[in-house]
Amino acid sequence: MAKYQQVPLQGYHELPVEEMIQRSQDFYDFMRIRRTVRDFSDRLVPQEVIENCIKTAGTAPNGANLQPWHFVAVSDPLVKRAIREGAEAEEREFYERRATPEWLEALAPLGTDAQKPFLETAPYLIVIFAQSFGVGGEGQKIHHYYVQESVGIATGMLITAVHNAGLVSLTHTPSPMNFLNDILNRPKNERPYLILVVGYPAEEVTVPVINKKKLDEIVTFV
Ligand code: IYR
Repeated sequence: MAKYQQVPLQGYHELPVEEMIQRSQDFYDFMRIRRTVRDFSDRLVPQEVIENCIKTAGTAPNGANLQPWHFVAVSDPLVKRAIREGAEAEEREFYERRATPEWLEALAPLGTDAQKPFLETAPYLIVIFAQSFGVGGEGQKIHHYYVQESVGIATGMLITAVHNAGLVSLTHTPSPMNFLNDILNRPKNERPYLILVVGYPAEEVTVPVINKKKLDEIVTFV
């Protein structure tokens, strides 16, 4: 394959060190207030905001720039209901049979159960699909590289973009999620990665008091 044409790096401006420090601190202060919520308002969100957040996710670094992802933004109440029904069926299996006692114990402090009303209440469910392989113009398979890493990075950027837009999200992973291919009519080369539930928080929403690990617990400088 021919090499990409090269252009000068556009839009990059080196920052004075003081400003770099300030901005990195400010961004941390902004990101640390992000919380996952489990109760959503049914207030509508402009589609343009969702589009901008997904465009942001689509800028993620990824394997060989093959961009092995597809996002389905669901706002149709009937489709949301079908997703809720599919997810709750899997979750009932999970909570009643599949989950190990150890897993249930780890979840107990969160108080989650098989009921997922937020899948109908929230204005948008962004279902993220990972393309295990691509399909070329003549139906031929295109190998994708670092699919999990690429989609994980894009998802992190999506969560950040949603937070930046003043909305809240919930990363939801009913397992297995194959039912999403049927409901959303997605091809076999795409595997559901997670559902990002997006909207405004419900009034008077509460979140658990949790701690994040301290810097010296998560980093080693050598
Ligand atoms: N998917 C289930 C269980 C669950 C698992 C983990 I790990 C969580 O952090 C939260 C929930 C559910 O959504 O209830």
